[in-house]
Amino acid sequence: MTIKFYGHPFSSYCMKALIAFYENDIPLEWRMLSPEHPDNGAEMAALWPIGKFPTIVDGDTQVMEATSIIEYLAIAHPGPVNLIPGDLRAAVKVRMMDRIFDNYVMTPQGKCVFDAIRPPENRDPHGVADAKKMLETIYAWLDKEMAGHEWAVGNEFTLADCAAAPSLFYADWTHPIPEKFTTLIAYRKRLLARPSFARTVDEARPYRPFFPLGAPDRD
Ligand SMILES: N[C@@H](CCC(=O)N[C@@H](CS)C(=O)NCC(=O)O)C(=O)O
Repeated sequence: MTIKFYGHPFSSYCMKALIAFYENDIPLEWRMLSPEHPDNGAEMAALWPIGKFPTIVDGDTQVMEATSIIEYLAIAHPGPVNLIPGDLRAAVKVRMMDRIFDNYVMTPQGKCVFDAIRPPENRDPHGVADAKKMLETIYAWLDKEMAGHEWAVGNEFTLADCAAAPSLFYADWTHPIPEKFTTLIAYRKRLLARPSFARTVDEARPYRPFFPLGAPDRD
Protein backbone atom coordinates (compact mmCIF):
# COMPACT_ATOMS: atom_id res chain seq x y z
CA MET A 1 0.00 0.00 0.00
CA THR A 2 1.46 3.39 -1.00
CA ILE A 3 1.96 6.05 1.65
CA LYS A 4 -0.50 8.95 1.38
CA PHE A 5 1.25 12.32 1.66
CA TYR A 6 -0.93 15.29 2.66
CA GLY A 7 0.79 18.54 1.86
CA HIS A 8 1.85 21.03 -0.76
CA PRO A 9 5.06 21.12 -2.82
CA PHE A 10 5.80 24.79 -1.90
CA SER A 11 5.67 24.08 1.85
CA SER A 12 9.07 24.07 3.53
CA TYR A 13 8.13 21.32 6.01
CA CYS A 14 6.77 19.18 3.17
CA MET A 15 10.04 19.64 1.29
CA LYS A 16 11.88 18.53 4.42
CA ALA A 17 9.91 15.27 4.63
CA LEU A 18 9.94 14.70 0.85
CA ILE A 19 13.76 14.73 0.84
CA ALA A 20 13.63 11.59 2.98
CA PHE A 21 11.20 9.90 0.54
CA TYR A 22 13.36 10.82 -2.45
CA GLU A 23 16.67 9.84 -0.82
CA ASN A 24 15.46 6.25 -0.63
CA ASP A 25 13.02 6.20 -3.56
CA ILE A 26 10.04 5.54 -1.29
CA PRO A 27 6.83 5.76 -3.33
CA LEU A 28 4.12 8.16 -2.17
CA GLU A 29 0.66 9.18 -3.25
CA TRP A 30 0.09 12.93 -3.15
CA ARG A 31 -2.95 14.29 -1.33
CA MET A 32 -2.49 17.85 -2.47
CA LEU A 33 -3.81 20.46 -0.04
CA SER A 34 -5.07 23.30 -2.23
CA PRO A 35 -8.41 24.93 -3.06
CA GLU A 36 -8.64 22.73 -6.20
CA HIS A 37 -8.75 19.59 -4.02
CA PRO A 38 -11.35 20.26 -1.30
CA ASP A 39 -11.73 16.52 -0.56
CA ASN A 40 -8.10 16.30 0.50
CA GLY A 41 -8.60 19.30 2.79
CA ALA A 42 -11.62 17.63 4.40
CA GLU A 43 -9.68 14.37 4.91
CA MET A 44 -6.79 16.33 6.40
CA ALA A 45 -9.10 18.19 8.80
CA ALA A 46 -10.46 14.85 10.03
CA LEU A 47 -6.97 13.39 10.38
CA TRP A 48 -5.31 16.28 12.20
CA PRO A 49 -7.38 19.16 13.55
CA ILE A 50 -4.25 21.28 14.08
CA GLY A 51 -4.07 21.35 10.29
CA LYS A 52 -0.29 21.61 9.96
CA PHE A 53 1.24 19.64 7.13
CA PRO A 54 2.84 17.36 6.12
CA THR A 55 0.95 14.40 7.52
CA ILE A 56 1.31 10.89 6.17
CA VAL A 57 -0.88 7.83 6.35
CA ASP A 58 0.78 4.46 5.85
CA GLY A 59 -1.82 1.74 6.21
CA ASP A 60 -3.00 2.01 9.83
CA THR A 61 -0.25 4.42 10.82
CA GLN A 62 -0.61 8.18 10.74
CA VAL A 63 2.42 10.38 11.37
CA MET A 64 2.43 14.15 11.85
CA GLU A 65 5.49 16.46 12.03
CA ALA A 66 8.20 16.38 9.38
CA THR A 67 10.90 15.16 11.77
CA SER A 68 8.71 12.30 12.99
CA ILE A 69 7.86 11.36 9.42
CA ILE A 70 11.58 11.08 8.62
CA GLU A 71 12.16 9.03 11.79
CA TYR A 72 9.22 6.78 10.85
CA LEU A 73 10.46 6.20 7.30
CA ALA A 74 13.89 5.24 8.66
CA ILE A 75 12.25 2.47 10.70
CA ALA A 76 9.33 1.36 8.52
CA HIS A 77 10.88 1.87 5.06
CA PRO A 78 14.66 1.72 5.49
CA GLY A 79 16.80 2.17 2.40
CA PRO A 80 20.44 2.60 1.46
CA VAL A 81 20.58 6.18 2.80
CA ASN A 82 20.41 6.11 6.57
CA LEU A 83 19.22 9.54 7.71
CA ILE A 84 19.38 8.69 11.43
CA PRO A 85 22.80 7.43 12.50
CA GLY A 86 22.82 4.06 14.24
CA ASP A 87 25.40 5.41 16.66
CA LEU A 88 23.31 6.94 19.47
CA ARG A 89 25.75 9.74 20.28
CA ALA A 90 25.93 10.78 16.63
CA ALA A 91 22.12 10.61 16.49
CA VAL A 92 21.84 13.08 19.39
CA LYS A 93 23.85 15.65 17.41
CA VAL A 94 21.75 15.02 14.29
CA ARG A 95 18.52 15.50 16.25
CA MET A 96 19.93 18.60 17.95
CA MET A 97 20.81 20.17 14.60
CA ASP A 98 17.36 19.24 13.28
CA ARG A 99 15.79 21.19 16.16
CA ILE A 100 18.19 24.11 15.59
CA PHE A 101 17.23 24.41 11.91
CA ASP A 102 13.49 24.14 12.68
CA ASN A 103 13.46 26.46 15.69
CA TYR A 104 16.03 29.10 14.79
CA VAL A 105 15.95 29.18 10.97
CA MET A 106 12.56 27.87 9.78
CA THR A 107 10.53 29.51 12.58
CA PRO A 108 11.92 33.07 12.29
CA GLN A 109 11.84 32.77 8.48
CA GLY A 110 8.17 31.80 8.67
CA LYS A 111 7.46 34.70 11.03
CA CYS A 112 8.70 37.18 8.40
CA VAL A 113 6.74 35.53 5.58
CA PHE A 114 3.46 35.07 7.45
CA ASP A 115 3.61 38.62 8.75
CA ALA A 116 3.73 39.84 5.15
CA ILE A 117 0.40 38.18 4.32
CA ARG A 118 -1.42 39.72 7.28
CA PRO A 119 -3.54 42.82 6.74
CA PRO A 120 -1.30 45.86 7.41
CA GLU A 121 -3.16 46.72 10.65
CA ASN A 122 -2.38 43.27 12.10
CA ARG A 123 1.33 43.21 11.33
CA ASP A 124 3.92 42.75 14.05
CA PRO A 125 7.03 44.81 13.22
CA HIS A 126 8.70 44.07 16.58
CA GLY A 127 8.20 40.34 16.10
CA VAL A 128 9.61 40.56 12.57
CA ALA A 129 12.63 42.57 13.77
CA ASP A 130 13.27 39.93 16.47
CA ALA A 131 12.94 37.16 13.88
CA LYS A 132 15.49 38.87 11.59
CA LYS A 133 17.85 39.31 14.54
CA MET A 134 17.52 35.59 15.29
CA LEU A 135 18.31 34.75 11.66
CA GLU A 136 21.43 36.95 11.77
CA THR A 137 22.57 35.27 15.00
CA ILE A 138 22.04 31.75 13.69
CA TYR A 139 23.70 32.53 10.34
CA ALA A 140 26.85 33.61 12.20
CA TRP A 141 26.75 30.51 14.42
CA LEU A 142 26.11 28.13 11.52
CA ASP A 143 28.89 29.67 9.44
CA LYS A 144 31.36 28.58 12.14
CA GLU A 145 29.59 25.31 12.96
CA MET A 146 29.58 24.12 9.32
CA ALA A 147 33.34 24.54 8.82
CA GLY A 148 35.33 21.46 7.88
CA HIS A 149 32.59 19.00 6.99
CA GLU A 150 30.30 18.42 4.05
CA TRP A 151 26.92 18.02 5.74
CA ALA A 152 25.29 19.38 8.89
CA VAL A 153 26.78 16.66 11.09
CA GLY A 154 29.98 15.22 9.64
CA ASN A 155 30.17 13.86 6.13
CA GLU A 156 26.97 11.83 5.93
CA PHE A 157 23.68 13.34 4.75
CA THR A 158 21.15 13.05 7.59
CA LEU A 159 17.85 14.23 9.05
CA ALA A 160 19.64 17.47 9.99
CA ASP A 161 20.29 18.19 6.30
CA CYS A 162 16.63 17.49 5.49
CA ALA A 163 15.78 20.28 7.96
CA ALA A 164 18.59 22.56 6.80
CA ALA A 165 17.78 22.44 3.09
CA PRO A 166 14.34 24.11 2.93
CA SER A 167 15.00 26.33 5.94
CA LEU A 168 18.19 27.86 4.49
CA PHE A 169 16.61 27.91 1.02
CA TYR A 170 13.71 30.11 2.11
CA ALA A 171 15.60 32.00 4.84
CA ASP A 172 18.06 33.30 2.25
CA TRP A 173 15.14 34.54 0.13
CA THR A 174 13.59 36.17 3.19
CA HIS A 175 16.60 37.74 4.91
CA PRO A 176 19.68 37.06 2.76
CA ILE A 177 22.69 35.32 4.28
CA PRO A 178 25.46 37.97 4.32
CA GLU A 179 28.19 37.36 1.71
CA LYS A 180 30.85 37.13 4.42
CA PHE A 181 29.37 33.81 5.61
CA THR A 182 31.03 31.88 2.81
CA THR A 183 30.96 28.52 4.62
CA LEU A 184 27.21 28.70 5.17
CA ILE A 185 26.57 29.91 1.62
CA ALA A 186 28.65 27.02 0.26
CA TYR A 187 26.65 24.56 2.40
CA ARG A 188 23.37 25.98 1.05
CA LYS A 189 24.74 25.45 -2.50
CA ARG A 190 25.65 21.84 -1.69
CA LEU A 191 22.12 21.28 -0.42
CA LEU A 192 20.66 22.73 -3.63
CA ALA A 193 22.84 20.34 -5.65
CA ARG A 194 21.68 17.26 -3.72
CA PRO A 195 19.30 15.44 -6.14
CA SER A 196 16.61 14.75 -3.51
CA PHE A 197 16.38 18.42 -2.53
CA ALA A 198 16.80 19.65 -6.12
CA ARG A 199 13.73 17.56 -6.98
CA THR A 200 11.63 19.25 -4.28
CA VAL A 201 12.84 22.68 -5.44
CA ASP A 202 11.79 21.84 -9.01
CA GLU A 203 8.40 20.52 -7.90
CA ALA A 204 7.84 23.77 -5.97
CA ARG A 205 9.03 26.03 -8.82
CA PRO A 206 5.58 26.64 -10.39
CA TYR A 207 4.37 28.14 -7.08
CA ARG A 208 7.12 30.77 -6.72
CA PRO A 209 4.83 33.63 -7.78
CA PHE A 210 2.95 32.98 -4.50
CA PHE A 211 5.97 33.70 -2.29
CA PRO A 212 4.64 36.66 -0.29
CA LEU A 213 7.94 38.58 -0.21
CA GLY A 214 8.61 38.01 -3.92
CA ALA A 215 10.85 35.10 -4.99
CA PRO A 216 14.29 36.10 -6.25
CA ASP A 217 15.25 35.08 -9.80
CA ARG A 218 17.75 32.39 -8.77
CA ASP A 219 18.05 28.91 -7.22
N1 LIG B 1 5.98 21.46 13.31
C1 LIG B 1 5.41 21.13 12.02
C2 LIG B 1 5.23 22.42 11.23
C3 LIG B 1 4.47 22.22 9.96
C4 LIG B 1 4.04 23.54 9.35
O1 LIG B 1 4.10 24.62 9.95
N2 LIG B 1 3.54 23.42 8.13
C5 LIG B 1 3.01 24.58 7.44
C6 LIG B 1 3.36 24.48 5.96
S1 LIG B 1 5.09 24.65 5.70
C7 LIG B 1 1.51 24.59 7.55
O2 LIG B 1 0.92 23.57 7.83
N3 LIG B 1 0.88 25.73 7.34
C8 LIG B 1 -0.56 25.80 7.32
C9 LIG B 1 -1.13 26.27 8.63
O3 LIG B 1 -0.39 26.70 9.50
O4 LIG B 1 -2.36 26.26 8.72
C10 LIG B 1 6.33 20.14 11.29
O5 LIG B 1 7.51 20.06 11.65
O6 LIG B 1 5.87 19.41 10.40
